[in-house]
Amino acid sequence: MTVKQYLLDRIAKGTAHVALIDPDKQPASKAGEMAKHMKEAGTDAIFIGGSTGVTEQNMSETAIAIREASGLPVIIFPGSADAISDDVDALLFMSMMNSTDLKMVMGSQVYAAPYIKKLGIETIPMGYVIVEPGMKVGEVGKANLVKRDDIKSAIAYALACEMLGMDLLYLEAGSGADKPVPPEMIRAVKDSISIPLIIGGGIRTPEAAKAAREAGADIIVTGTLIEQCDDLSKLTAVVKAAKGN
Ligand code: 1GP
Repeated sequence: MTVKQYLLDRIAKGTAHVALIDPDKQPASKAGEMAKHMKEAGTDAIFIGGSTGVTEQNMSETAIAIREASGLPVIIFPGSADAISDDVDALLFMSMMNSTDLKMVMGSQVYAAPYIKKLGIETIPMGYVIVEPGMKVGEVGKANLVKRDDIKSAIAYALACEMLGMDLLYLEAGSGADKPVPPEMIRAVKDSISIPLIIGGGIRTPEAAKAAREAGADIIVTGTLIEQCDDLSKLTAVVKAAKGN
């Protein structure tokens, strides 16, 4: 089964949870332990990636450790075209739709495509839209951030992603954001498109995870929480709130 199909099957049963692990933030063995922990907490898959400091080597070592420790699907959430490994199950082939840097919109994708083809990695086309505050990814990606109250623009980006044939849309407030994407924006975007909607950035509590799920998120991503907390009961509470079980 493809990873895309795995995710679609998971989403068909309700909101899914994905843990984001940045290979630059800890040794690979620690990343493996974190992924194992998250599997116990109920997470459905692991994204690996980060905005800075990710290399082919730390990506590859981290992916191997996570796969061995957790058995969960490992999906590259790329920050650049130069840190790609085939020790993974799939790669989000994404375009930062609201970047002002053509490289983030389509340049890196063209650069990396022949190499990805050679490696034979499953690619999942995804539109990536950065909402305020945007944090590091908004800065590195030179994003023209969608304002928190600009629901019209969020919908326009979402529709463009769907019309371009993207399989997924990711609305991102930025890792470590003080506030996640507003529920009203999630609801309005969800009601406008039929492709699955991923929400991430600033979700660290069961309340925030529940709000995103109830607003219509198909996949909820948490990263910072996993780096900062190793209390299984707290992690499980957030994953449960994200999945509604
Ligand atoms: C970043 O949306 C993810 O791409 C995760 O954000 O680190 O705030 O959970 P957090």
